[in-house]
Amino acid sequence: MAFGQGQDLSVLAAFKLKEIINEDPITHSATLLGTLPTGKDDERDQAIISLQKTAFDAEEVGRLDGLLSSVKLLESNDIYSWLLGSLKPRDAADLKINVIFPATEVHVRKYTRQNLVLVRETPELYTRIVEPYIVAFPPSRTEWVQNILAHKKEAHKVLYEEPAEDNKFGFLIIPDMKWDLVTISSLYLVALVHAPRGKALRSLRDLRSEHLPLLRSIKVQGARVAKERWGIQDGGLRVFVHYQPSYYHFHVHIVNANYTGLPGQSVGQAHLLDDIIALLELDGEIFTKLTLSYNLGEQHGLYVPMQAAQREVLSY
Ligand code: G7M
Repeated sequence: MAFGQGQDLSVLAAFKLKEIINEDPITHSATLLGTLPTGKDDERDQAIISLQKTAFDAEEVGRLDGLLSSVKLLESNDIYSWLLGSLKPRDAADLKINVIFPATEVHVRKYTRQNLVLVRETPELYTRIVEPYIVAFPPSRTEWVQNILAHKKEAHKVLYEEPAEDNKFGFLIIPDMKWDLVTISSLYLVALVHAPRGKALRSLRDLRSEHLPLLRSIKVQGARVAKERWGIQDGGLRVFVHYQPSYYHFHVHIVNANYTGLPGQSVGQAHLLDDIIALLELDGEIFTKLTLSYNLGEQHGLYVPMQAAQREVLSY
């Protein structure tokens, strides 16, 4: 049984911790590995629970008297003072909780803190190592994407949709599961591509000049939705693509420009959509020619083969 509708705090309270697999003081988050009951007899299955403290709402922090229940002075020096405070019970949620249940070993590897290395991927290494890895990716890993595209899940949350036509790619825009749906300063949407029959768009590497209308439309509609729904003004969004992504069904991240410092926004993973469009305008085949550099965690499925192949990549 998957974790979902009809389940509440009592199910989370039944979580048995095995290990804290990640902690990040910058993003105020922790990732727990443990087990949850499956609902069948006394059976339990592996679960990953990520906890992240939610960001403040600008309005909320303006009313400190309503926000704080107590404060304690830590130190004071000249005009500088630092204190610790506790929040009053408030309407806004304090935590964003993500549950993966049942979680596979691949999920555990993905969410476990790991060392990163930077690798260079030539077009030849893409064809020899990365493309076979993508092709072997089990379809079950992108079941959640198919559920959204078929309106079987999260349908009420679709913000904009262009269906695919004969030869034309479409897409939809939906809140990312990382977003709490209320805190505008951490607004996080994702655009998922609808591919026309017989055509797949897996990653940055597959982009050609024929995809320029799709990419421009994602940019325009993402900005329009964020402006109309959440008042985000022009230039207020960071729109980017991951390479390597976690899922090989092309998607674009649409994030509040002020929500900085997330691991997935670092050099070595995020490519601005505007830069991708500019590159394709210069050369529609550029992603068949470029050597791309990116970071890989030591638990990533490409880590071993790409590390081994690095001596073939000319360093300069
Ligand atoms: O790293 P990558 O570029 O592949 O990012 C995938 C994005 O999809 C992440 O930002 C996830 O938070 C988001 N995401 C993953 N899942 C499983 C879901 C989901 O089920 N629903 C929604 N709305 N977003 C998801």
